[in-house]
Amino acid sequence: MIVRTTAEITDTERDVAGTGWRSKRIVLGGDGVGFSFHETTIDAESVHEFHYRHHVEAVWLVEGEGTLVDLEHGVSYELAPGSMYLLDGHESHRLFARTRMRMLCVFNPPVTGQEVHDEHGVYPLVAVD
Ligand code: 9YT
Repeated sequence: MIVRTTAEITDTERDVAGTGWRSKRIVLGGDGVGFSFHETTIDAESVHEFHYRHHVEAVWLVEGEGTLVDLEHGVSYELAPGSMYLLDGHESHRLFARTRMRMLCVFNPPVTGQEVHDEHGVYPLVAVD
């Protein structure tokens, strides 16, 4: 059994920030359970484009409000606490945070912690050693 708190992850290598977002990786590929689990916060009034070509991601919004746009199908969704979106088709998407948004995210296959978004917002597939 593994027990962790976000407090003990804060400011370690599991706490990763990009422009306007920060993600605390609570479970990573190295934990060997087949998924990774992150707490991601996105700054108010920031816009992000992501495209997880190699991963399926579920995102559950626990705080904040914003708009999600499925860039492949041109559909917009209003997000509020309790909203969940599942990128089961690896959809390219845009997130606009009206207020600071705090989300719980699951990735399959797991993120290892070494990925960096490329210019298309894509994470490469990195194998766990
Ligand atoms: C909201 C969202 O797509 N979060 C992705 C996780 C985050 N970019 C991370 O942990 O790298």
